[in-house]
Formats: sequence, C-alpha cells, structure tokens
Amino acid sequence: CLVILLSLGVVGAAKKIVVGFSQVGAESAWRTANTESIISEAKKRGIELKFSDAQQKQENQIKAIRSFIAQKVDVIGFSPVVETGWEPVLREAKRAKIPVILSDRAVDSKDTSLWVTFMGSDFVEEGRRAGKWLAEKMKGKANIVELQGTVGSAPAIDRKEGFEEIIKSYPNMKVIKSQSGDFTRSKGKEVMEAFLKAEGKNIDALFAHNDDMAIGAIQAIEEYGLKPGKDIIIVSIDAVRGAFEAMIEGKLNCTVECSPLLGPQFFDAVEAIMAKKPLPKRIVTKEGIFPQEVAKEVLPTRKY
Ligand code: GYE
Repeated sequence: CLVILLSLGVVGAAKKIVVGFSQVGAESAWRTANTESIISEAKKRGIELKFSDAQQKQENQIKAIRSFIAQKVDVIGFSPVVETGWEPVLREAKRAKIPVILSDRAVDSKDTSLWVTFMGSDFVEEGRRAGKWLAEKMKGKANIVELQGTVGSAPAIDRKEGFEEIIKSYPNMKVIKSQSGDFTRSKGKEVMEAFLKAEGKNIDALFAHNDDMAIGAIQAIEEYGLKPGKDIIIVSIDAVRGAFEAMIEGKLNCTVECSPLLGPQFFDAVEAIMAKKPLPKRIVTKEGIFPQEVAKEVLPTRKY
C-alpha cells in the first residue's frame, strides 16, 4: 500500500507542477516586464518553470515546444511571435495530451481545440484608441507615418487594423508611410530616419505600434532637427515607464495601455487546468489610455 501511495505522490511533498513557457524574445520593455511577471509568479507559487527565449524567431519557438513535449511538462505556455504556422507543433502537443495556454499573442487557426485558453489584450481596440486620440488631437487633418510591429505578429496586424478603421472616416488623415520597426528601439530609430529622409517636414504625426519604437523615433526626429511631440505629434502603445518619462519631457504625446503583467492570470489558468476546472476560451486584459497631461501624476503608480 505504501508503495502505491508513494508512486501516486501522496506521501511526502505534493508533486510539483511543471510548466514550459516559450517567450517571444526580449525585444522591448513590455516584453522584459512580461517575462519578469511570469518568472516571479512561478516562483511565488512553487511551480517549476522551464523558460525559453526565442529571440523573435518562430523556428526557435517550435524547437522549444517540441522539447517541452519530450520532457512531458504538465502545461505549455506560449506567446507566439507570429500568428500562422503553428498547427503541426500544436497538434504534436495535443497528441501528447499536454494542454496549451496562449499568452499575450494569438494564433490564427480554425482549429481552436489546439489551445485551452488565450489571454491577453484586445489589440484591435488599442489601435482604435490610438486612432481616436490622434484624430481628435489633429482635428481630423494629418500626414501620418506608422511604425509597425513585427511582421505577421498579432499586435502588428490588429493595431494597424484598429487604427485604420478609425482613420478612414477622416478624409484628411492619411498614412503616408508605413513600415515595420520590429518592436525595437534601434529599428524604430532606423526606420524613422528613412521616413524623415523621404518626407521631412511633410510628416505631422507618428503612430508607433509600441513605445520602444516611438522612443527610438524620438531620437531620430531630434537628430533631424525637429521637435518630437511638437513638430511631430506622437502616439504609441504599451504605457511602459519610458513612455511616461518621454511624455513628461514633452516628447511623446500619448500612450495607449497594454499590460504585460500576465503572470498571475497565466498561473491561475495553469492551476485551473491541473484541478480540471473549466476556463473561458478568451481572457481579455483591461486597460486604458494616458495622454501627456496626466503623465507626471500617473508615473509613480506604474508597475512596468
Ligand atoms: O506591445 C510590444 C512587444 O505582444 C503586446 O510585443 C505584445 C507586444 C508589445 O514587443 O512592445
């Protein structure tokens, strides 16, 4: 009897939950905060976490997921760098009976049985919020340049869509240039330099899909000899501390919130799965918008 109890893990410490998490990379302040939130929450709950950073490469994520399957983890968590191309590997997880949680970014597949739940922001709505704020600020008239996120990623596709949905009802709001800056500061700066070279003072406003690219672009604008936040009005997404600092300096005009603090709800979902409790298919993060005028007051309360 003791042998049976031992092998069931009933005697001694309860069996530790083991989770494999495949992260996109470390491309932005948002991502670093997201990673920190996941790692610290696992520690807090005594859950063993196998964490893997894919450096923004899908092939690395596929390898990581395969290795989690081989190691027979209890649950796989995963933030897909791009939306498509996941079905084969997710089917392998399904065959191995390992539940998958999508965190932050969505997968584009008709087979929704490949994951238990998807938690994260409504990126289309974030794009709409940026568009509405800008249309109002510019009184419906602006030549806009757009710095897109990583090509093929859910936030880049959806933020562009939400922004365009709003802008199209203003005939004098035009996106004159749009290119990916890969969600990084350095690429944001580089692409903004190219925009300025091509369009110069013709640019009235910038919509950046994240704060890091906006911060890179701010440098490019200053080096070009224009005033960011004045000569070029800037709206971006995430609401990381760096964005608040830039707003306080008057260089960024508005940031739309996108919370990376997904650790607690991620491990709530893991524990629900282990306890065989049902979960909603979609868990949406609640978030707001912060214009420059409130930056000073809000900065001390920001957690990322
Ligand atoms: O906005 C950006 C990060 O997927 C919501 O990824 C996330 C995005 C975030 O690199 O800063």
